Amino acid sequence: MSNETRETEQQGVAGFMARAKERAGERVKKGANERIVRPFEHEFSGFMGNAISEGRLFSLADAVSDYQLNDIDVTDTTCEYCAVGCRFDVLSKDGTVLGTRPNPEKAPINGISTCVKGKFSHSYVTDEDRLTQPLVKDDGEFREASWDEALNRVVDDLDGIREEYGPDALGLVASSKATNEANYVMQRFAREVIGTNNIDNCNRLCHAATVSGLSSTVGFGAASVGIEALEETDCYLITGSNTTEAHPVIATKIKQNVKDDDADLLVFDPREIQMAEYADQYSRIEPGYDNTWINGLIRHIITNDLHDEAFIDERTTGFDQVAETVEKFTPEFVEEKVGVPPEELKNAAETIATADSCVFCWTLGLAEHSHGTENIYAMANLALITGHIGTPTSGLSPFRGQNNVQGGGGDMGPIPNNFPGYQPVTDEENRKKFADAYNMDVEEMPDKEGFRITDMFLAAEQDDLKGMFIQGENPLISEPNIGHAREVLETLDFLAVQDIFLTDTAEYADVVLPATSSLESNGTYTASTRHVQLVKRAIDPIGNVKPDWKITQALAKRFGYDWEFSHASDIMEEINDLTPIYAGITHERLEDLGEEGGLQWPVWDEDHPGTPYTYADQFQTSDGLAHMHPADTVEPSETPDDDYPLVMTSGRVLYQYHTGTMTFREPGDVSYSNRSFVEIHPETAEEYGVSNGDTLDITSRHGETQAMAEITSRPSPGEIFIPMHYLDGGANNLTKEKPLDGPSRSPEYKVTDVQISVAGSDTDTPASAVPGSEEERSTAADD
Ligand SMILES: Nc1nc2c(c(=O)[nH]1)N[C@H]1C(S)=C(S)[C@@H](COP(=O)(O)OP(=O)(O)OC[C@H]3O[C@@H](n4cnc5c(=O)[nH]c(N)nc54)[C@H](O)[C@@H]3O)O[C@H]1N2
Ligand SMILES: Nc1nc2c(c(=O)[nH]1)N[C@H]1C(S)=C(S)[C@@H](COP(=O)(O)OP(=O)(O)OC[C@H]3O[C@@H](n4cnc5c(=O)[nH]c(N)nc54)[C@H](O)[C@@H]3O)O[C@H]1N2
Ligand code: SF4
Ligand SMILES: [Mo]
Repeated sequence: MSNETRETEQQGVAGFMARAKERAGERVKKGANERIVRPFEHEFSGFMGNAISEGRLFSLADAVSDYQLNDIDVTDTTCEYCAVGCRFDVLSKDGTVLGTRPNPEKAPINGISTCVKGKFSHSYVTDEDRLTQPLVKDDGEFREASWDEALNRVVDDLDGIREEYGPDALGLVASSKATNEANYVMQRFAREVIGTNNIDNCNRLCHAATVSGLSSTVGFGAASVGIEALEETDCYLITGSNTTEAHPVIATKIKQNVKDDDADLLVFDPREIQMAEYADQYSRIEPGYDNTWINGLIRHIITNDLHDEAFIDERTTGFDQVAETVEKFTPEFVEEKVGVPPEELKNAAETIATADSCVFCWTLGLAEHSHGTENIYAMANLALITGHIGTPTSGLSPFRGQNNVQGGGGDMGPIPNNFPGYQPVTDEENRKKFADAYNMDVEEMPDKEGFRITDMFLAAEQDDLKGMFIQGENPLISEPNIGHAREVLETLDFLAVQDIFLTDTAEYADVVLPATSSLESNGTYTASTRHVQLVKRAIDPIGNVKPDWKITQALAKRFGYDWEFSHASDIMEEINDLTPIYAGITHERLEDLGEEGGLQWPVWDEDHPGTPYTYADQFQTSDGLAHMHPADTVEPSETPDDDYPLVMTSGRVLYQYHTGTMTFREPGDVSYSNRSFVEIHPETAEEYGVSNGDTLDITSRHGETQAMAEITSRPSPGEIFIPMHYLDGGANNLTKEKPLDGPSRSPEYKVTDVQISVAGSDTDTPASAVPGSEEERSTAADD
């Protein structure tokens, strides 16, 4: 087959499947057992045939056909990529992952579906680059070290800084990739062992505005509805969520409900993402002006008496102030600022207000702004004034990000303001409760809120933070402004990184500790829908790696603290005692659930069945009422001018995951998107003389980079999109570390003003050959 034919044949999902199959085949044949077991193959073919559309029929049977059925290990676990919370069986043999297959018996959220990452992107686990032994740096060079030496060095250096500058000169970062149990012990380590509330995680770069906005209006910083609502509601408002690429399994459920049951779908997004194709109405918006158009919807609803007065009177406070605030958000004002024509605003407002049920869905397009919390207030106000909250099919549904950011990034308390279960650290009763449990004097329990991760980076610049211990996060690429992040990492007196790979961040570390990956770990993750689900070890840990919680426990021991956890389930028992919303969630109970799968918190005791939707009777506030807050900021922190005339927004592509430590090692994923690109509208391209495939210089007020042009009408003229995944050419070369959103301290990743110019031409590159191009991605997401 010529290379050219091969290239063409391997476009789209079919190509992805072919490559994955080829790879799995090769992998399995290494040391394969020659016996072919027919019954197993049939079981598989039948299952796959029923469950998965033809284009997806990747024959796992091929991958396992060299083995006896009873030679293969089958382990049910939860996906390690995103917070949808898909569960599947992992098939493995002698420490090699052969593949995964959905197991609807144990998968309450995804049933028979997974996306390409859950299905294929696990070969990183046994990649030759995996960290297998601790590393310490001497004279600028890493060398392998024993666990003893590496742990002692971490303890000595953290202790040295603490002695000299106090505990608040240290910053700890917990990992939302790691289990609930690992995150629980990490917060305990910060508070009990180090004596600081300077602990945070990637939620700050993500949905922190959602959490702060929802906590102060409705109570829980989490989705109010579960998967049933997403399957059955009559109406969706989706904004700032590229659902088909970032939450593909949820997207499929929404598309099905729209297609089969005629649910209304309203999409507001600056880019004409694939979800727009399925929408009854797609409205293109200017990035950075979300509370403006949402206030416009609220105004139209109130002015036309379409609001739910009974609900507002009985269950909320703050309506009059909201009604007054939205007065200025007239249809004309909204059109001028955001570009939504009055008839679209009217139609959307009336569709939402008159629907029997409605789910309000959003992701980072709403949250990652300098007034992100206000955007969330506006969204919550819209749900509250229409009374679309507190029923099985109506409510608020932010789609969370990392596999365990809901649980590990919030519920477990590795955050500067709350103990596990959102119990504020500033409350003396809470401090006493945790101090008693940890056998501490209450005076020793730190009582002031600590630094958020974004503030840790700003504090380090001011020399107020001297050392960091980072678990499972790669801030060099993911924090706003790579230039700033690099400077901070370079100037720290001490940095320890605990990861599964030697990341770009780890390169700056003094000590690197190798952790088990998800497929080598036991514990739980909590999905976006508040489902707590089991994670199980599918293969033995490679090399000399250790589970995250065991590493933290070993460090605590060297500081003189004897924690006696011998399994992740012991940690969950302690969580049960101290965290009311997790009081009834035990590993045993999760194991026994069978078809029901996970438990949705709050689960107040062992007999409580879990909570599929919240706020049926009351909100989680002191008086049980929802507290509406007005949201009247209009402008983002920067607006275009002659020097920086275009607006860049940033985000993700289907095949890549964040900083790429896992997906860049998956040949199938890389063959789709192996370098950064700039989506640019044809009119803008013409204005700047840009051809497809040209290398562009892109400059912002904060940095500069180069990436390849992809001409597409996805963004509007005047806007460009750059993915966040790449160090070279990625969006964070251009973003800024401040200002931050007031209440949540999140960065404004979604709005950066830029100018562009052509640096070099490669006009022979056809659009569809541009890695990660719109054409390729939409074919794939379609399937
Ligand atoms: N394939 C893949 N999936 C992932 C991830 C990944 O890295 N790769 N990461 C996971 C994580 S941690 C997260 S948080 C989620 C993120 O999931 P998403 O938030 O859906 O992902 P983004 O690509 O950041 O897209 C945000 C959307 O916001 C739009 N947008 C940009 N600016 C604005 C604005 O000002 N207003 C509004 N309303 N919209 C705007 C963009 O056009 C885009 O459609 O994805 C999760 N899933
Ligand atoms: N411009 C721009 N920037 C953004 C965003 C954006 O939309 N635009 N989105 C932001 C968002 S929403 C997020 S969530 C962040 C994500 O930013 P990060 O969290 O920094 O990104 P990841 O690449 O997911 O990093 C996770 C790290 O954990 C490691 N890891 C995986 N499994 C384990 C494990 O079990 N244990 C340990 N110890 N380590 C593990 C991985 O190798 C990887 O290095 O990026 C943010 N940055
Ligand atoms: S949708 Fe998310 S949880 Fe489900 S398989 Fe894909 S990455 Fe995994
Ligand atoms: Mo995220």
